[in-house]
Amino acid sequence: MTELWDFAKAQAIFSQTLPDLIYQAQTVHRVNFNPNAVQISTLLSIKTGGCPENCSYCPQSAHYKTGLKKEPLMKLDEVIAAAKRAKAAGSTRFCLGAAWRAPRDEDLELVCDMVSEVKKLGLETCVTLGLLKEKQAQRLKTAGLDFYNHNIDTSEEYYEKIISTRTFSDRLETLAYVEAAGLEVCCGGILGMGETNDDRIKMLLLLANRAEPPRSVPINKLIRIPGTPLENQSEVDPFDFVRTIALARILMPKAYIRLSAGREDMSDELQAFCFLAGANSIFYGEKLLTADNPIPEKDNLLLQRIGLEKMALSV
Ligand code: SAM
Ligand code: DTB
Ligand code: SF4
Repeated sequence: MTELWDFAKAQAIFSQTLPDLIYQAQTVHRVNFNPNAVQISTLLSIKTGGCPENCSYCPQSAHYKTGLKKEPLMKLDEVIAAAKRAKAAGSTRFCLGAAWRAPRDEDLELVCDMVSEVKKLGLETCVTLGLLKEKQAQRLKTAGLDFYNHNIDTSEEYYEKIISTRTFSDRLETLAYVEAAGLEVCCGGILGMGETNDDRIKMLLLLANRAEPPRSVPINKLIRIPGTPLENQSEVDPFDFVRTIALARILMPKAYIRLSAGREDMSDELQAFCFLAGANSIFYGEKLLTADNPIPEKDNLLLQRIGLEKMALSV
């Protein structure tokens, strides 16, 4: 049985001295993973912009003028070509993202074809398509999907300040369908939206205390997108960012903690610090979904300088 955590305990872990916290996180990390290896995923936006949801951070919401060009659902051959490029560059997981509130059944069929083809290339597959119905989660499983990404983004209390077009419980319902269908859950959040450290701790507690904690936990640093309500948010304190990564590692020892969006404006030193705190996965390739990510050459150099190798498949 996995350990159940309470808020006081998690807060005490988070508030230790940084050396003690990093030591604890490293100790947990080393029992469960090779500390010198990172998992490498590549993202592709298969349907871009025009999303009916009003997530305050998102460049793809139709509610905000972010200057993003809308793109319809990509064609299968373009997706396969992009997956082949990602594999050749050393990625082991290919993640497809669509700016939908929820996929229509006919669109889901097209995504299932993409998943099956990507899987045939020997890559792990992940998609993030918004809210799902129970049957849709099952359908994705039969298509060969490994992971479904669906973030809770922040604490339950803070959630309604960020998004009002859906509820936190809508999100949890989709996670339950994904789990019941036998898919791996990829679920995390964003730091730097004006939330407190307590919100960050509560977000991680909710994930860690699930009957089956997610095996993949993306921690995004807000990319402040001009035109969105969060464009002028103040920068998250880098040590609080590292503390959150370390707490995620300690609360979810077996999860891949994914240093996700926002690396483009992190120093090499801060990224290295995050790896020391237990992060062991990155998005690789010059684009995330719509925003910039470090170019592969830069990441290769960073990994080489700090002695991290790219991991083989994880599932
Ligand atoms: N529409 C689907 C959904 O919301 O689940 C999938 C795509 S959505 C872009 C996937 C995740 O990207 C969000 O849950 C959020 O955590 C992250 N994200 C979006 N915009 C971001 C930003 N500006 N900075 C950091 N993370 C962001
Ligand atoms: C996640 O937590 N981060 C990724 C992935 N899941 C789909 C997406 C980050 C998006 C950053 C903004 C953009 O590229 O549009
Ligand atoms: Fe739409 Fe997802 Fe962006 Fe929210 S985060 S606006 S649901 S694409």
